[in-house]
Amino acid sequence: MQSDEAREVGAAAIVAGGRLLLAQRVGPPELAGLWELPGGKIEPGETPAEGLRRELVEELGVLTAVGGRVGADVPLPNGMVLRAYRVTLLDGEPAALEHSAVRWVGPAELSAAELVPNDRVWLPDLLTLLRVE
Ligand code: DCM
Repeated sequence: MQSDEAREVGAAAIVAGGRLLLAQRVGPPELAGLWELPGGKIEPGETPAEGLRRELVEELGVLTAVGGRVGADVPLPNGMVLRAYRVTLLDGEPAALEHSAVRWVGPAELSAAELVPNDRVWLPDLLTLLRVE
């Protein structure tokens, strides 16, 4: 059994048509209403790609392909590490199954979005991703 310290939270940078998908958190209270890259905890026995694909089925109802890393590792206070990955949609339209809303943003909207604090460090990387798309 893996310890919490070794565990990863995967987050998806889903880009399509020059826009990035953001999802609005329902909780905890300090994060409710803020926007994030969808994702979640990778479970023991899963690769990060497998875990992220599973989370995106649960949270958005979509099938995806997980690509390379985006941005830096973000250490979480609980000892876990948050990592973003480039993700491509294979099937389905993202729906807010576990968020209060989802929306596609271009560079200007992304820069103005109220992101969760952990995800804000990726802003330059995400803007680069949109520009090269
Ligand atoms: N988290 C984050 N940014 C994301 C996804 C998750 O900061 N894009 C954080 C919030 C929680 C932890 O990771 O501290 C686990 O996420 P969740 O609560 O969604 O399972």
